[in-house]
Amino acid sequence: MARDDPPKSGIRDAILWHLTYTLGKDPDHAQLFDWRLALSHAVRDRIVDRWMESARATRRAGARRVYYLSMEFLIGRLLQDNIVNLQLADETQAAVDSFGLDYRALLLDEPDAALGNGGLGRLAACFMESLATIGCPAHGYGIRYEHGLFRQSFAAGRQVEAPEDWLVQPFVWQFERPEARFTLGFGGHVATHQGKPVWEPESFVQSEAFDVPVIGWPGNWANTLRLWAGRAVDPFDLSRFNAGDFTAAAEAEALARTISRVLYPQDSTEKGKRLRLTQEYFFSAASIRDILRRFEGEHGDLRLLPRKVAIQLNDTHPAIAGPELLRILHDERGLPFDEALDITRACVNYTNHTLLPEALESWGEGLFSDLLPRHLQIIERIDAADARAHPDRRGGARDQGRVRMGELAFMLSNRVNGVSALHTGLMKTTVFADRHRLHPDRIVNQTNGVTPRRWLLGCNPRLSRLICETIGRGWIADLEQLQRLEPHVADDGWLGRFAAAKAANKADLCDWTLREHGVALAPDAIFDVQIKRIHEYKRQHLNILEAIALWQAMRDDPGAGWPTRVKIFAGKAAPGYVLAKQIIRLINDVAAVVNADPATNERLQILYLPNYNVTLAERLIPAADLSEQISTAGKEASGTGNMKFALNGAPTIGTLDGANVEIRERVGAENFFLFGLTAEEAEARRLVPDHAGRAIAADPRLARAIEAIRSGSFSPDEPDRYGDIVANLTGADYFLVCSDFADYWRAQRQVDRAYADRDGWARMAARNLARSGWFSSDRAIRGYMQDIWGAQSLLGRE
Ligand code: CJB
Repeated sequence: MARDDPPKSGIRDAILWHLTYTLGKDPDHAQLFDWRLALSHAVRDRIVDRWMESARATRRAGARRVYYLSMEFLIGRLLQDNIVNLQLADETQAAVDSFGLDYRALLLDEPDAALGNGGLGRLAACFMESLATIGCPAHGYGIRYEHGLFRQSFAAGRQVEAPEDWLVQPFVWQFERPEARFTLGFGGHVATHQGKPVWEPESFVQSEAFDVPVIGWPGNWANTLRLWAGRAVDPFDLSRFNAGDFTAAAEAEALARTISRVLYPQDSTEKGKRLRLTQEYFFSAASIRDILRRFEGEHGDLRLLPRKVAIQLNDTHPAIAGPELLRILHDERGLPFDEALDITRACVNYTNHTLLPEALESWGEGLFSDLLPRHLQIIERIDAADARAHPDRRGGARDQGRVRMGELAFMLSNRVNGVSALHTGLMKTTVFADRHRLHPDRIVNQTNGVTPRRWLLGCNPRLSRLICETIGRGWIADLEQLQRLEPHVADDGWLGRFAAAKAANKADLCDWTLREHGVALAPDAIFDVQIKRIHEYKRQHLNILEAIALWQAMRDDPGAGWPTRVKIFAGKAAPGYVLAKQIIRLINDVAAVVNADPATNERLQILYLPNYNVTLAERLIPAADLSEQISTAGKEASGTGNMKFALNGAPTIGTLDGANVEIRERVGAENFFLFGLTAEEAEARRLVPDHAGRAIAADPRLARAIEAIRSGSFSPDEPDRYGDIVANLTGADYFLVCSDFADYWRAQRQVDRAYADRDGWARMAARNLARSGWFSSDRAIRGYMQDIWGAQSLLGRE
C-alpha cells in the first residue's frame, strides 16, 4: 500500500488505504471498529464528488432550494444506507468477506444516531433521502445533539433511562464548517435609535455548522443535512483562569454547549422549558442566516427571495424562523414591515403533525419577551395586521398571555399541510377551523411516506432479491412498480418463495432474540408486533388487555386449537409520562406471568424488547406477520410504521385512523383487519355517560382481564401497582380502550383463523406488498415539490 491518493476504483483497496493512512492501523491489529471507520471513509470518498457536483448544478441552474427545518432527524445508522444507495452492496460485502470479517457485524458496529423521538424525526430523515433520490436541491437544518434520545433498559420491568452517547465515537459522515458560524443574540431589550427599534441582546452564542451529505439512490445526487452545535463566542476567559477560577473560566463554553447537549425526550407533548425555546430559536435563527447568506451571495434583490427559497417548518418547533426572517428583512435590511411580511409568508410553509392539544406549542409571553423581546413585538404586529384583515377572526397568535405557535406558523405560511387525508380533514374542522374559514386554500394534504431504500431494499434483502428477480430493479426508484408483482401472487411457486423469505427473516429474529436476550421464540408463531412510542392514544394497553384475555381463554379451554402467537412490543416512554411508564411495566409484568405458565406458553409468548430505535425497527419489521396500528381513531396523525409493515408484507390490524385509512383503501379491505370506532363515532362515544363501565359490563372477557390487573395477578407483591391504569380504564377512558375492546378481540380471532390458512395468509401479505407502492416518501416529496414548494428536480429525468 502506497501513500498515494486513496484509491477510487476498488472499495477493497480503498478500505485498506484508509485503514493504514486515516486510521493508522496495521490490518493484522485492526479491530472491528477500525475496519468500520476505514470502510466508512472509503464510502464517504465516493459521495463527495457527487455532492459537490450537485451543489454546482444547483448554483448553475439558479434553482429554487428547499430548506427543511426540523428539530429532529432520526437518521439511525448511515453506513449501510450509503452503501446501498451507491449500489456498492455486493462489492463491499465481497471485500469485507475477503478480510475474514462479518459484514453485518461491521454495519451494526456503527452507533445509531437517534437525533429524534419518533415518527416526526424519522419522517424528516426519509424526506432527506427522497429529496436526494429525486434530485431536488435541498438542505436539511437541525441540531447536532451530543446526546440523542435516551437509552432504555428495564429494571424489574420498569423503564430506566441512560444517556445516549453516539458522539463519543468519531462521526465519519460529518464535515465541520468553521466558516459558517453565526453569532446569535438572546435576551436584552429593544432600544430606539433614530426612531427605529433596535434589539440589544444581553448574551450571545455562536452556531457551528456540521454538514452531513445525504446521497440518493442510485448515487446521482447528494444534498446536505446541516446540523448546528452551540459554541461560546469567547470560549475561554483567560483572566479568570489566571485568577485561579478554573471552572468559571470555561463557564461560557459550557453554557453555550448546553444548547445542543440533549434532545428533549417528549413526543407529542410539549414541556414549556426555557432551554427548549432557546434550542428552537438557536437552530431556526442560524438556519435563516445561512439561507440569507447563500441567497445574497447569488442574488441581489431580496424581493426575489420567494422564487429562490422554500422553507418547510417540520411542526411548530422551528416556527420562530418566520418572525426571525421578518425581523432581519425589516429591522436589518430595511424593507417595509408589510413587504417583509409578504416575502416571509411567500417563503414559509408549515407541516402539522398532531391534533393532540397537549402537543400544541405555546409559550408564556413573559418567557418569550425575556428571551426574544424584539420577536414578541414583531408577533404583536403580525397579529395586529391579521386582526385588521380579519375582524371576525376568533383568535390570534397571542391568547391569554401566551404565544400560540400553531397560529403563528399558520399566519406566516403560504401552505399548511397535514400528513394524511383524515388528519388534514380534521385540521380543517378542529384546531384550524377558524383559520381554514379565513384561508380556504391554505391547508393541503400530503400523506406521509417512507423511503423504500432503507425500509425494504436495505432492511429486507431476501424479499428485495425476490422482487428484483420477479420485476427487475425499477421499483427501487419507482415504488408503484410493485404492482407488477400482483399477477405472481396467484402463482403457488412464487408465493412459496415469498413465504420462505418471511420465514427466513423470522428465523433470523429468533436467532437474535436467543443470542441477545436469551429468549427462544417459536418461529412458526404469528409474530404480532407493536413498535412505536408509548402513549395512551397509541393504546399499547389495549393490546396487553387482549393478551391477558387471550391467556385466560387459553387456560379455560386449552384444546380449542389456538394458533401460536408471539406478541412483540418495543418503544420508549417520555421520562416524565408516568402512565406510559406504568404501561411498560404492566406489559413486562404480564409477560413474566404468561411466559412462565406451562399451560399456555407453548401457544402464547410476550416479549418487550428494550431500547427501540431505527436499527431495531429494521430488524423487526421484515420478520413481522401482523402490524398493530390500534390508536383511537382521530388521534394518530398518520403513522409511518404502518407503511413499513405493509411494504414488508405484514397485514395490519387497525382502526380507521391516520394513514391506516389510505393503506386499507389501497391494499384492499379483505387484506386488512379492521376494528373499532371511527373518529366521528369516537367523538360521540365520549359523550355517552359511563361509556367505559357500559363496555365492561357488556363484555365478561374485558371485565375479567381488568380484574386480573386490579387484583394483582401480575403484581402479587404489590397488588395495587396498576391502580392508576385501572382507574383510568374504568373511569374517564378518554382513549376508549374499553369501548373498542370487544371489536379488537373479534378482529384478533379473525387473524387467528386467517393465519391458519398459510397460503391464504401469504397471499394477503404479498398483496400488502404489491399494493403499497404509493407509500413511498418519493411520492410524498413529489407532492410537496408540486403543491407547496414549486421546486424542480435537477436530475433531468422528471
Ligand atoms: N408525531 O412523532 C411525532 N411527534 C410529535 O410531536 C407529533 C407527531 C408523529 O409524526 C409522524 C410524522 O408525521 C406521524 O406519522 C405520527 O402520526 C405523529 O404522531
